Amino acid sequence: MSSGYDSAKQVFADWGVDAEAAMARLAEIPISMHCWQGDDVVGFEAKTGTSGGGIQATGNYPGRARTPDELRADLEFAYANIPGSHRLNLHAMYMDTDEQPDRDEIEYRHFAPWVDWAKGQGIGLDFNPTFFAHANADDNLTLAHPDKGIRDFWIEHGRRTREIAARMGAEMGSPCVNNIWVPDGYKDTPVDRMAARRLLEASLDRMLEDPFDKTTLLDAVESKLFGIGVEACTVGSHEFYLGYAIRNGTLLCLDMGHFHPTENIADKLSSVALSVDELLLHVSRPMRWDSDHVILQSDDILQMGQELVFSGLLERTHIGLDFFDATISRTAAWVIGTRNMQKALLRALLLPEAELKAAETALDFSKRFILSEESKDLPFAAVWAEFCERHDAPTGRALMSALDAYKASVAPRG
Ligand code: RNT
Ligand code: ZN
Repeated sequence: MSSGYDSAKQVFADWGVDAEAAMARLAEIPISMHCWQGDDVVGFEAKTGTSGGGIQATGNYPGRARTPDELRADLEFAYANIPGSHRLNLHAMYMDTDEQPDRDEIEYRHFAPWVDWAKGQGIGLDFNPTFFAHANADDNLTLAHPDKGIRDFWIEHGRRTREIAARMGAEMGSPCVNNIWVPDGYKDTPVDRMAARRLLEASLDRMLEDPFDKTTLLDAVESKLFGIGVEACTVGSHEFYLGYAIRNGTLLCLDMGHFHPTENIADKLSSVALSVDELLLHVSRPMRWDSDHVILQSDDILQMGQELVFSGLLERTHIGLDFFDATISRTAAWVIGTRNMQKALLRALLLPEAELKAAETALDFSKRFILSEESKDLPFAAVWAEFCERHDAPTGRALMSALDAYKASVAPRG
């Protein structure tokens, strides 16, 4: 234990905050790290369509993982530099097989190597159907496509991902969140939004009709405001999925890049949590649009952490990340981004929550203001450093050296 931590612990105690309890709570919060930051959302299948869907990684920084083995090596490095036990969020396009099954042919065995690896690493698994980067998605319509054959293709894909995810959850002894995001939308103003939304609902209903035990599989649905190429209308809007999740008992996924740029996503949690049991977050950083920048210790992320803690929502929120930047070291993006999410949670856990809430209840907004601002100077960094040390993860210069050395080691991949 460092003397820096000793004195920080005392400072927090003087504010009525137990730093040990905060660290113990943080250690129990798994972050589901997304596999797609490691290879610029390319995946490991023989591609039949454009990347599409309005999502795009830009940049050509050397070191992109080209194979499952390379991606796993990069992930192992990343997890070793992130304190605590976490999860991997895998997309169906990341199958590990020589068979080249199409999306409507995938089976558990095509993903079994990931499960073996995750077991060995002590990492939980989450999953996603992939409704983009395929010839059947080139119209930016999948589950809401007017062609029944195309809808059926994607329904079959979705059904298979649920079976695979449930098996993963059973193997891992921890429910696998299977998150559904479809790119469906229109570049220009549609004239029959109702038809598209009815098709999407009917397709989802079929995809989700088989019941699974919640101890193995948790279905989630993710809305979006717009994307490149789907500027005018997204079929699966926030209102569409909020209603769908409430009616069908699925998780609702809130991606921080999928709302109007002036909306505060943290503000939505407490409202949504009154109507849906469990939430999934895609913590991301939109810059002017759904740009998926790596998350910083920005106000948005800090507010998200505080809202999760202060609203008591950690128990029923699954925290996933969703960013991808190909202009910087991909492993550094994972490590720094994931740690930033943890830092936001730790800061919230170290705030004088009871005192702040009491001030608000007493309508003492001056006190709430003073406490909020003064607490920004509390020695959070010393507690974070202690947390990292206890979990064998480096900080500061040592972290920078580790990230630098790894980035250099993968640069020859091109
Ligand atoms: C796209 C959604 C979706 C994807 C991933 C790859 O706008 O945010 O979550 O980023 O599924
Ligand atoms: Zn997302």
